[in-house]
Amino acid sequence: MLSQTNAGTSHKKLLAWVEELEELCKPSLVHWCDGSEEEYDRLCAELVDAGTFVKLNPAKRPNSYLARSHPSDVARVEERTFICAATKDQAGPTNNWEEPAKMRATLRGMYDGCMRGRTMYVIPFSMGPIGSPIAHIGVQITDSAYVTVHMKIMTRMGRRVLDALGTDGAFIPCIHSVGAPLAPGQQDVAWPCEGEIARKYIVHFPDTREIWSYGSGYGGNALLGKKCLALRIATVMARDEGWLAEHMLILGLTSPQGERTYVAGAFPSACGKTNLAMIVPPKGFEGWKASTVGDDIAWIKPASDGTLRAINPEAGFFGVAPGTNRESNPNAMDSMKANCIFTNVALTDDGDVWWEGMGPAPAHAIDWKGREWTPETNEKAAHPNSRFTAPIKQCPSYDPAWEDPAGVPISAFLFGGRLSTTFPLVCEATSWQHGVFLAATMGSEATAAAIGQAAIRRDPFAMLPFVGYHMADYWAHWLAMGKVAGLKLPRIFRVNWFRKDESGKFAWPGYGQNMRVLKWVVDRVHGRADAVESSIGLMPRYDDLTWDGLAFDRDAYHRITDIRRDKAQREVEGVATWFAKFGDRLPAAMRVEEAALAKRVAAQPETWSA
Ligand code: O2Y
Ligand code: MN
Repeated sequence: MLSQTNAGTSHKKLLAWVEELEELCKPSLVHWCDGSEEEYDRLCAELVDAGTFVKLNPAKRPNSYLARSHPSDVARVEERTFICAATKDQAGPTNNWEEPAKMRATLRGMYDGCMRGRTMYVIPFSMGPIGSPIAHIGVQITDSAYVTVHMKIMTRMGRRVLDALGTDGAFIPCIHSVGAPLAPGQQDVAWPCEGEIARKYIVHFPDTREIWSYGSGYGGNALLGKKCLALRIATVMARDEGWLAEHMLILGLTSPQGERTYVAGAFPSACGKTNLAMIVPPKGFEGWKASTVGDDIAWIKPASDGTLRAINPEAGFFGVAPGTNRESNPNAMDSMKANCIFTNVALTDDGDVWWEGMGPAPAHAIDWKGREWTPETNEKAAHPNSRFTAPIKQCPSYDPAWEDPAGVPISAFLFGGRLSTTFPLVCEATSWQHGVFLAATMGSEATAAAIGQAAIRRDPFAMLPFVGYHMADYWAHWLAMGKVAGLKLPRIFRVNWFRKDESGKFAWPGYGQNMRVLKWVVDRVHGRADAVESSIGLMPRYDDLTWDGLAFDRDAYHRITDIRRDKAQREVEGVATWFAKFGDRLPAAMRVEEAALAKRVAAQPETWSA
């Protein structure tokens, strides 16, 4: 055994698994992570020495670092992400699939000797508060110190997790290698990874609940607790065990009277999910408080009192930097004041960071590729998918219940897309089944350049790349949850912050003003607000929303809530095309909702107004 540190466990299965990987991957050293601050600081210092990290100016950004990835390794690689269920049909039409034994053989070949010249870090981590009945434990093996320090921020990690595991506790094994072994004497590079996209693999074995990742050191490809465990593997566990693993923020809303209501919301990328998770109530909402439990993932389980209770399985934010600024998200800006890792943003001359949309551009900077940059440069200084990694506890709006092992009771689900026409600012589902239909058909506009028209790219439940089994079965699971006896079902809402006016400008101010919609949601939950029925769902009239502090008249409201029959009819056709993908596996209830929508739309006036 090449252990640099004491394993600190007598868990036989874990020790045997680590030993087996050590033999296969052939690292120079094995390091069992204890999760201490000393360990974190030492690894960060090593990353600085290796050229992976630049230490930022401590006077500007204490205890913070900048990393620049290889330009080929900047985002999740969906085309190299696989769900290796026993059959292709079990993975469904929205996932890549490979026969499990074949994939295991391929990857074993790649893992053979893949950590030569490197340290193998063993990272025990808990997704969720340690010991929570909703939480689960994973152990990640990685040859990346960058990944290891990220796991320290993003999860509860180290010795205390081994203690919780005991001698025979269950864990989800997660294998990760950057896929860049070092020959004796070979000089390392700042961002080792496999350069060839076809040799990167992000693989899930749902039947044995394992994750095998190879070739990328970036984000969701490498921080295996996040999308791989907390979503793809967890959706399978949730299906089998009767709970929900969702790509959702969790937000607490406290009224001036002290009544706290928790909502969970699913949004595809570029829909302002992090901003909503950290919303600041605007003028007119004095006395209201919004608190952040999570910005990305929710694990939601039925509790004995019949509520659905949610935890955020993560402990940090891995947020998109570009566009984040003091106006769009002051809480995010404050979260990253210190103890933060930035990836692929620009470095300013005074040793701080900058990205497009942060504020005035510096006269000079070093861009994300490490090159000189000025405002005249024809390329962006920060990569569009550049990130900040910060502990949740540093967020001023952080909700102390984030640490509650029992989770928070969810009263409403929000589902949002990015659509310039058709969908109103907000509508409520008339039933759980209707809500599942609204979520299963949601999506965002993608301009189909070839035909010059806006097409909807469906992203059901914002889970398209994250469901670890057949998408239609996932909808069936949601429908089944709606039939669990004694469960107090949250209400379901669809929101759309992105309606545009005739000139193509966004017609809704969004950001903090979304609080007006959230208040209506809260009032609906508590039976205090009215709604009117439209072809799409239940909607507020102008007077059902609170307008204090915002000049937004009835006409403006109609422009973001009117439903045109021709556009709604196109949506009905789009839904039929979308559902055709799922063949016989589509739950019958979805067909019922599809037919009901078609009927309501046919019967509505040319333009319907709330
Ligand atoms: O590109 C990546 O690896 C990050 S993707 C990501 C990161 C944080 C939260 N959500 C996402 C996402 O893709 O939904
Ligand atoms: Mn996400």
